[in-house]
Amino acid sequence: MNSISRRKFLKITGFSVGAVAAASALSPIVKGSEKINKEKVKGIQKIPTYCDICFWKCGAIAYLKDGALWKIEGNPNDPLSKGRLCPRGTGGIGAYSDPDRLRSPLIRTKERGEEKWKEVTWDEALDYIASKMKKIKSEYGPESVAFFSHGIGGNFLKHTLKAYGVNNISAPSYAQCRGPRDVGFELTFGDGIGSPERTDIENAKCLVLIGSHLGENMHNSQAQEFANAVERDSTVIVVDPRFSVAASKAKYYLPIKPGTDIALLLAWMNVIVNEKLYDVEYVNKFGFGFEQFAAEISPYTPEWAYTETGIDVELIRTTARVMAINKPATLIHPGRHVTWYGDDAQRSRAIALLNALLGSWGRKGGFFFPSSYSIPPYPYPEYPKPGKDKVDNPDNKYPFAIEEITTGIREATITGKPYPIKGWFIYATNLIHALPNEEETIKAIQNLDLMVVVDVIPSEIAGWADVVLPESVYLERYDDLHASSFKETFVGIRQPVVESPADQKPNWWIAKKLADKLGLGNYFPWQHIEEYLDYRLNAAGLSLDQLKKEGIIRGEKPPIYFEDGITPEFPTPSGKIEFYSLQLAQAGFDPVPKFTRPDEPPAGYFRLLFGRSPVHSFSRTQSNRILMDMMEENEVWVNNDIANRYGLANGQYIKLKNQDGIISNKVKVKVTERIRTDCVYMVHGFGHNSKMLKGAYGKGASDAQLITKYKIDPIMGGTGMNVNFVTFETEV
Ligand SMILES: Nc1nc2c(c(=O)[nH]1)N[C@H]1C(S)=C(S)[C@@H](COP(=O)(O)OP(=O)(O)OC[C@H]3O[C@@H](n4cnc5c(=O)[nH]c(N)nc54)[C@H](O)[C@@H]3O)O[C@H]1N2
Ligand SMILES: Nc1nc2c(c(=O)[nH]1)N[C@H]1C(S)=C(S)[C@@H](COP(=O)(O)OP(=O)(O)OC[C@H]3O[C@@H](n4cnc5c(=O)[nH]c(N)nc54)[C@H](O)[C@@H]3O)O[C@H]1N2
Ligand code: SF4
Ligand SMILES: [Mo]
Repeated sequence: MNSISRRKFLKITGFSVGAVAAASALSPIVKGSEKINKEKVKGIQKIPTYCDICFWKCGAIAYLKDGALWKIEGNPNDPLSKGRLCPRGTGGIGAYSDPDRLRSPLIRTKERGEEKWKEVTWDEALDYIASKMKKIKSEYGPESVAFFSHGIGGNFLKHTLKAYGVNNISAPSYAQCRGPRDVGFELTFGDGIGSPERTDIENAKCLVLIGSHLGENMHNSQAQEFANAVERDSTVIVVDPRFSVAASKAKYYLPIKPGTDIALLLAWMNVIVNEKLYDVEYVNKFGFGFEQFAAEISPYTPEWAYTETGIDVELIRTTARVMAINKPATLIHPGRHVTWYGDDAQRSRAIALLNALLGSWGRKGGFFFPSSYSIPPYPYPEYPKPGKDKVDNPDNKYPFAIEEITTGIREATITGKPYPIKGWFIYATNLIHALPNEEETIKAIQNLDLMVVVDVIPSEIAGWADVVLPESVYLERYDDLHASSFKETFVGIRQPVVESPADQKPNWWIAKKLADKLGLGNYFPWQHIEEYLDYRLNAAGLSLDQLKKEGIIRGEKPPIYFEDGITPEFPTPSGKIEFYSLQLAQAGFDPVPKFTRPDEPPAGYFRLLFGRSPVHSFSRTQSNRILMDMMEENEVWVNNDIANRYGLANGQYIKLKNQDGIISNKVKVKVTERIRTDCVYMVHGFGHNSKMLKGAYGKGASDAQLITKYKIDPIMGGTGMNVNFVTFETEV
């Protein structure tokens, strides 16, 4: 990457170039790194792999200097990273050198949650797990073990558990993240958004961000495309109660009252329909139920929306017209973390409908049609048929759920209904920070006969486990092949760059060994993962050797827009874009989204909002010393006027107390005009209280701890979490 584009890219992140350059210039790291490359190759070695500091899976190249891990950069041949990692990816080598890493398998010796352990061998740990699992199977059936996992690293364990008979498998990335969006779009277009998102930010002439805080949310390809769009003078419209980094790049900033986005969306659509600014040809050709839709939205004028949202009437009209002028290259970004207020599938549907009016689905600068490299699966024996239905959504309570609901499994674990859940197997997901209402999570855990956590550091969830299995970090292991759906087809490999420093093992090894112990060895006909990878690559006409050398092999660039030859197909019941949804009406929901007013904070309380830092991922990177160096603790953003009223000074430590009396760790105040007076904001993932996380312990406050209340989306089971209120405690 040349230095200009690097600077431009980093500017978008809101972090200075200096801070990141310092990390990438890090020379040979960590004590003990001499051990790793036994041959100690002199000079520079480059080993391609893909990043795992988040699940975006950017193609990367790791560098060794005289056999020791030196730095990691983007792989220029990767369509996702285009040769540049985000600041977190660049700091990824800190995951390898983290002094707080788990080093050997642990078995609990005291009460759950006390974090008292004995170190055991892998055989002891896996024998213990296998015997408990066999017992659960004979007493309750294999369906009584649930698997929680996040990211590609869970694939092999999922295989072992499915072979054992597990059917309750879930990740917080659905019901605590993108679920409502995928459901809202599927109800409208018959198809979801996917990951990486099918958003053509790069070519959008007008980009509308509703909450999506690109630039702080650093999903690499999106952040790069956003930087390019800004550079090209694409018109950016940002709707956020907080003046985000994205807002600072916007032509129009709408400081909306939290929880009122549906009102704004209805008013925008009202203007576009009333003034006949929509893509008439597109809507006539592909739309279903447009007349009923138009009638439903007719009362929702900008004047009406102003009273709900606080957004100026003329600003609503002007931005609606700007969107229409740029159609169909107007992208109203669908967001990703959209579990906000419990009406999220309807808000996402409103976003889908606004896009539909502007004709952006399937068009350049809107939503493209992605494709992926076709790699045949490994021919494993068939899994046993589950004897019971899944527990997460009994009687189809949430009729439009399209993935399993974590909090539904938690509920079943607490109540024992529809049947008891007795084992939790957890891979790479920190449920204490990721699920709302920690108390319920702990209550569920207390009902278990077995809880296993596979992690790389002693996270909070690991602290509650019976058995903790230490995984090798991504730089030390192979993983499954990466072939995401995107603008072009490609396949990427993760391969070991360095050896694990202690007794950590890769997930594939753990999965295979556990299968052996469970008497399921026949599900792993291969001895080493290389055989598995080689088999699949050969079946796709590729070679492992070539992929190991290049890191990424690119395939075709098929057409991705209607105008290039994609046939417009909408796999909804009507076969069209459903402006009016009979499916929703039949299930007792509004066929066209309606606005419900959010609850007001009690006097003296403020709505708690949260988001991302460009240099951290969720709750997983706070102990990475390189990233910690860039941001060690979070702050709570408080509006100037409110700070004055409560006598809060910038930089002062306070605690937050929520509506249920839960009090946070101490956290620094950031006094700012960049947030409304009715809410406060913090970065998610801080406030660790696992004592073994020595570096991150007690630094900053945890949003998750304060999220005791949540509102379930009746359409799809997502948990709206922006419904908690906090006040300030100045005694710390
Ligand atoms: N650096 C970094 N990047 C990440 C991640 C990470 O951990 N670190 N995580 C990734 C993942 S999994 C996800 S899902 C995404 C999440 O990133 P996004 O999808 O962008 O998440 P949001 O919750 O939309 O973003 C929070 C923003 O919404 C605003 N907001 C809060 N309430 C409202 C409201 O009522 N209305 C409006 N209009 N705005 C509101 C907040 O002020 C904040 O700016 O980020 C991804 N990218
Ligand atoms: N309060 C609150 N809750 C949220 C969110 C929020 O912003 N606020 N965001 C929501 C969103 S958008 C999402 S996607 C989810 C994400 O929530 P999670 O799925 O829990 O994601 P992480 O916090 O990244 O948790 C990852 C866990 O994996 C571990 N880990 C890291 N690398 C490895 C590895 O190589 N191997 C193994 N075995 N483990 C590893 C980490 O140490 C950590 O314990 O949370 C959701 N929940
Ligand atoms: S977006 Fe950043 S952290 Fe995530 S995979 Fe890419 S480089 Fe790594
Ligand atoms: Mo997410």
